[in-house]
Amino acid sequence: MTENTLDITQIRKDFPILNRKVNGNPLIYFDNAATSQTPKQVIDTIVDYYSNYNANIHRGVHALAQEATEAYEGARTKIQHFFNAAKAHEIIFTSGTTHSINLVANGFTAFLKKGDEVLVSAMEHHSNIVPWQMLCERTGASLKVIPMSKEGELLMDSYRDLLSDRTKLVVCNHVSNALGTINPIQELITLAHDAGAAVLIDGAQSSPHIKVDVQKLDVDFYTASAHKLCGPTGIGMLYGKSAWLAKLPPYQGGGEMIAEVTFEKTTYADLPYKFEAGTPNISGGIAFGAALDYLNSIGIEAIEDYEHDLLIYATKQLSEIEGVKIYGTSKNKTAVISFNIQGIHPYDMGTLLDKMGIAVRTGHHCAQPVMDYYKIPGTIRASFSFYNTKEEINRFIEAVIKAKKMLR
Ligand code: 7TS
Repeated sequence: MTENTLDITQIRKDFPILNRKVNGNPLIYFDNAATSQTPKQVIDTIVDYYSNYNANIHRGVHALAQEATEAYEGARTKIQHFFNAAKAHEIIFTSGTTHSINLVANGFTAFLKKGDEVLVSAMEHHSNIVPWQMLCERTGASLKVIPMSKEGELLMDSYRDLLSDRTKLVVCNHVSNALGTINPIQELITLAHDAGAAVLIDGAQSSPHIKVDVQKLDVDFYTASAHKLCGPTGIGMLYGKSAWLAKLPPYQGGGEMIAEVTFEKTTYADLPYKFEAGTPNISGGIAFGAALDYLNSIGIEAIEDYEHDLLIYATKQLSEIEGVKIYGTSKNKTAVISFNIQGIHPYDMGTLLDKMGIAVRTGHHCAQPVMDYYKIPGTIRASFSFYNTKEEINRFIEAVIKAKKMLR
């Protein structure tokens, strides 16, 4: 598919930040895997909330409280539909993927014991490693790693060998933030279920770029962060199958998550409120819904095709630069390119690109085990979104060549 399938000129007008200059140059924002930019439709939603119906939710009879509650719960339904969950109460508002994973890891303390195993992939973000390590420390269970190949693909035969009746939980990202690999999670989930294990999929990097259907996947838990989906920071979601969420104990105690409180005993609220203690990020939740409306108006499949085109275009050009090594060469990738240039520290390249107005991320990308696997301190990571263009990629390639000359 070509660039013309989306009206990029029109789309770019929705993002005020894309007009700004950085160090005297027009901004080229290629750090979308860290956070996406925000369209004015989402910004307007936040302004509208605070200008017109700012109120606490679920607890007021007055008009503002009712309007805010309706908008917040409406957003939950939008999230439900975006991920094709069966029920709105299977969507728990969290502060983001990190919170979602910690919520589940904490809940599993009640279910694990010494001798049980949690399988985690070799290409996880620290958010999908550390909470499970903490869970294993609390319960005496062991953490086992599903290895990957040099191309950045999971070794599914090793995964099959690791699965046993000791496996209670399998956790994996849908897309790796450090490599861009789209993991074969449908197969991973089916195999885990055959072994009697539950599955949590970290969808932080997949949800903005590829269609996700939690019912079709038959996944037990799925996570997302609004700030990577054109929404605001500090809000995200956990999808959980009703049966699992009913079994899982609450994560935090407080207002809103209770049915009845006495000093002797407290009973908990029904789903989803059992997991939503305290006043939530109300404007954030509503804006998350607006962000999904925005993405739907463009179409996730169209986004996927367009970004794939950018990935192929940039990968080809970058590979032609002498000394470039790309990490993560799976055929199944989202538009993330992690690379290094022989003899150049990623940080130095990142700094020079910034001087030319180009935002990329450098470092270990909160995935140190991936960097250790390749025996490198970090990479330069360019990650694209549907509002990026081939012209921007051309400028990026020119800038990389120029910076390389300056640094060698
Ligand atoms: N999981 C993956 C796969 C991620 O990429 C990230 C954030 C997280 C979890 C954590 O998400 P949060 O919203 O709770 O922070 N990834 C990145 C990144 O690649 N660069 O900055 C943040």
